[in-house]
Amino acid sequence: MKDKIDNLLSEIEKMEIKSKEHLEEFRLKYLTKKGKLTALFDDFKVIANEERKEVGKNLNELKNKIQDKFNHYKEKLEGGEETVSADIDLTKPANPVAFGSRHPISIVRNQIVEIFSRIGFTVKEDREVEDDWHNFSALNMPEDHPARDMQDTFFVKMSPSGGGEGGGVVLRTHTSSVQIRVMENSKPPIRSIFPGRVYRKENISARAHCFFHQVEGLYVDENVSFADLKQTLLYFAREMFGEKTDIRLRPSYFPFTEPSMEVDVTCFICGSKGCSICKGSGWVEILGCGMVNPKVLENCKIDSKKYNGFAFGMGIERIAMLKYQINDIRFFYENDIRFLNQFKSA
Ligand code: 2NM
Repeated sequence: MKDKIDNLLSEIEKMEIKSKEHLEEFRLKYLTKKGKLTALFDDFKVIANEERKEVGKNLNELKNKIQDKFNHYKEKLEGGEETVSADIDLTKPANPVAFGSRHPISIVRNQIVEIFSRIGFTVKEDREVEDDWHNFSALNMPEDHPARDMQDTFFVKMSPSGGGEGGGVVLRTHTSSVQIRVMENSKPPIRSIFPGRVYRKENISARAHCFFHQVEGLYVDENVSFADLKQTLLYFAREMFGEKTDIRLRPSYFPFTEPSMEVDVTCFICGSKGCSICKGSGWVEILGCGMVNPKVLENCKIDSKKYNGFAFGMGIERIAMLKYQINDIRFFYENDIRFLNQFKSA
């Protein structure tokens, strides 16, 4: 009996009444002497005594619901509405929208771009599949130059007519190739940064991946000094890691800059007291830089007697790993929602 009442109740609730014809159908089906409700009341007459109270209550509730629904639609339809549109409860809260989050690589890239754009650097992007000239030769890395071994390269197999592997088409190993294109195609002053994905033939581990992201920077003009480079990087370091940050430059080697340096910042995790991030030294390496090698300028048809410049490059993953204390580069590429959700408000 209880089931029958429940079934009829849900049938009533589902029943759509959109017109006077529907309403009459509803009345005939549920409210007449031969209707389903009357049938239930007939069943009720023969019910066991101990159930009468409970079932009687349910039955009366059902009867009221049917009558209410009928009255509600009767009023609407007789009030001049020819048809009734679906009942929409405008006071109900909307379905919640699940917002995504920015990827940590994008967060850090945007932050770097923002810091440099405040001092006049524009953003330049270009292709990821490059020719040998823009990725290597123009950067003072001729074919037999040992520096080409410094980064193992992915070569792109071309169609038979375009030459096979080694035909000089590569996945760019740095965004410096974009800098070459910009220097070839514009006149100094040039002041730009170059964010983008780069590829290296590395075995994948916690510290290395076969692709990652870089931001490089370039400033070419008359009388660009080493002091300009140092001050630009100090400004960047303080904006990125806090105003108490200091930098130090260590001599290094890149074929495209002379002199070349690697840049450390004071450890922003431990305040240079010594921790696992800085391995007790108080310093962490964040980028490479140098004064653009005059040969590179000449390769791009820029007069190296009139103009000079500085350049720098950093890995976005490295900066993000330091900033968020992420100990495995692979987290960036797995898209594990538990990882990504941690950057919700960032
Ligand atoms: C680095 C470090 C030092 C660099 C130099 C140039 C160019 F095109 F001007 F020669 N592009 N990028 C450069 C210099 C990049 O990345 C670690």
